[in-house]
Amino acid sequence: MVERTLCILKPDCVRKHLQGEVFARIQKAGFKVLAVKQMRMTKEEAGAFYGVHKGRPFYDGLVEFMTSGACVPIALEKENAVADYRKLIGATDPKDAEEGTIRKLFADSKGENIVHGSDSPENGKIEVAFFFAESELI
Ligand code: 3AN
Repeated sequence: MVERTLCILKPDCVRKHLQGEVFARIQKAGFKVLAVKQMRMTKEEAGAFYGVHKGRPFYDGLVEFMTSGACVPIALEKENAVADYRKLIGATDPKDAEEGTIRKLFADSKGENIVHGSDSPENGKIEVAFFFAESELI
């Protein structure tokens, strides 16, 4: 099934000047890029995006981190996009991530882990729509 998934190059990725490096790995893995932009999320946007984590101990820190600088949402499409992209980025905690994955290679911690990835095809559609209008997806 052709699926959509949302990548976000997080503020740590931008601060480390790794946007090009990470983007290249995503492109080489065969994902079609439907849309990309650089932005700085507001507290309200980050709070809404991570709404499912509200009330968890890391929530405030996560919102703080995601609003600490520029980030780069990227809408991706491919056959089996959600699972294939999660395989490419590796586990949430870089300590648990497989060798060669983006988080294993570049992430510092569970909180500052370089990239976001949608966790289901349904959420992939919802999260892409959070950042991009349908008319921006090419
Ligand atoms: P993933 O991004 O791998 O799907 P989720 O959805 O469980 O992981 O968590 C969303 C984000 O929340 C993670 N990318 C990470 O930045 C942050 N996060 C999750 N669990 C923790 C934790 N225990 N401590 C700090 N940050 C966390």
